[in-house]
Amino acid sequence: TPRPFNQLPGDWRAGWLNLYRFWQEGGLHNVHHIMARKFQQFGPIYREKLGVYESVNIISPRDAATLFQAEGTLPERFSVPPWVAYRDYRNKPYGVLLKKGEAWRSDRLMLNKEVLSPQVVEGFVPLLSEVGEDFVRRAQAQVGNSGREHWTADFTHELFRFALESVCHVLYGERLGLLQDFVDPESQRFIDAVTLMFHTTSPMLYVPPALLRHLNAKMWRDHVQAWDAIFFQADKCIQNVYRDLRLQRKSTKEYMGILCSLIMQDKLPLDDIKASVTEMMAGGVDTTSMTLQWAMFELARSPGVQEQLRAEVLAAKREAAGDRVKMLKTIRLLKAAIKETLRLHPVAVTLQRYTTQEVILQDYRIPPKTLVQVGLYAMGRDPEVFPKPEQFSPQRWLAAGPKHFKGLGFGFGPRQCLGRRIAELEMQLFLMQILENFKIETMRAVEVGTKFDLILIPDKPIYLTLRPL
Ligand code: HEM
Ligand code: 2DC
Repeated sequence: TPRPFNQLPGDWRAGWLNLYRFWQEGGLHNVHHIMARKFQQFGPIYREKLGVYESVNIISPRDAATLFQAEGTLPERFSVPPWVAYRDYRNKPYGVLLKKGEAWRSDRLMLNKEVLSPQVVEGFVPLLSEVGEDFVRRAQAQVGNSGREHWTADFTHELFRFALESVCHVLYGERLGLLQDFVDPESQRFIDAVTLMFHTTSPMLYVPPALLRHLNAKMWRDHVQAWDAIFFQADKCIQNVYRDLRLQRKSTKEYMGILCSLIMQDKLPLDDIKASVTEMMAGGVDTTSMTLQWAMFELARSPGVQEQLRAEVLAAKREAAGDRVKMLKTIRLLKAAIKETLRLHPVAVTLQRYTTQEVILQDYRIPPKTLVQVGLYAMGRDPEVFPKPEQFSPQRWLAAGPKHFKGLGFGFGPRQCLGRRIAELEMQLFLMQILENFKIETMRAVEVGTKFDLILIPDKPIYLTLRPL
């Protein structure tokens, strides 16, 4: 018979003491390392309490499967407290990211149709390839300006701009012009605000935000400022589209973007549309850009893999006569390379769900309403799950064998990443276009680690070289 909940290994009795220890050992930026260590110490399941938040942590794909298969129709993840606190403080409506229950479901179903469904997604291809082409053009100009035969730089900010330009093109059907030499300072402010928002979230993750609010701590004030800037800028973009639509400045022939479609459908209140569109605009900056940066870094370090991918892309291009939609159907290895990048460098350190019924994990009875976290970073580097985990090998995703609940970079089920298809397309098209035009190189000697800043990011700048083929 399964063992009782109370026998789970782990430190779950003294929440505040644990939080203090966690703080002391630099846990703030090392959540992922600490988790990996705890799995080594306690085995594949452990219970933990940090501050007021208690969770059960799992690492195996089988347990993840058990958890997600029992999640029901209204799955709930850990609701990041400072994000909720900001909206309550400013009286802003929640979007799908923070909504719960039926309110979440009805919004989410409407949004799925315009953001995730295969028919609509195909329409994103020309919008996203246009942005990719501009990036390539810009890179070629940079090579020209450098007076050398290459462009070497820390691409973080270039990729932030690329990512915001991309997500705005599909959301609003309009270009911001972020890949030009002159960048609108307002857009740059938005990018900086998203980074600051993530950065100020992590220290407040385990402290009840009401506490910080009453202390009026600098961290909370910066956090509020960051969200204010995000909402202000998103609102301007949304108002623009709304006005153009009313004045019938938009031609109804071509695809006009997600926001327009949602407004014209008229099935969601404008405030709810705005809330979720704002979340998508903010969610579309650091996520894809960091993943692309890691992908290029891994490809630079594995020239053999890079050549294989290039061969695949060039063959696909020849066969499809340059038709990107067709190309996307044949580039299996490139898609696997993105999965492989997210295995080693997931954006989210964990996936979380509140159980709604009793589940049995590793032979322990987990009661309803328990927060269970899948240690995504730890799973991706567990040799029991991925043999030779340190090797960047896209091929492992194409080889025979079970992949069940192993590729979870975007989460799972009805609550998975809403931006998944946008993100995947954007990254596939970008990498295709880069591989067609440049060799990606990096200085071999430099090891880059991972830092937790709410999302996982490189712990030092990554210098990459693009060299025209
Ligand atoms: C949720 C990852 C890009 C918007 C999530 C979740 C993960 C994730 C792991 C939680 C899923 C779950 O609990 O099962 C990623 C990764 C990205 C990415 C790895 C890129 C590499 C984006 C983009 C957007 C976006 C581009 C916006 C267009 C969202 C939203 C949610 C979400 C709104 C909450 C959905 C809900 O609660 O219903 N993402 N994301 N993400 N993501 Fe992404
Ligand atoms: C952070 O312990 C660590 O995609 C916490 O695009 C658990 C946790 C809960 C929710 C996760 C968050 C972590 C990391 C960032 C995620 C978020 C859900 C969505 C969000 C994964 C793992 C993200 C980056 C969204 C952000 C949209 C936002 C800017 C409006």
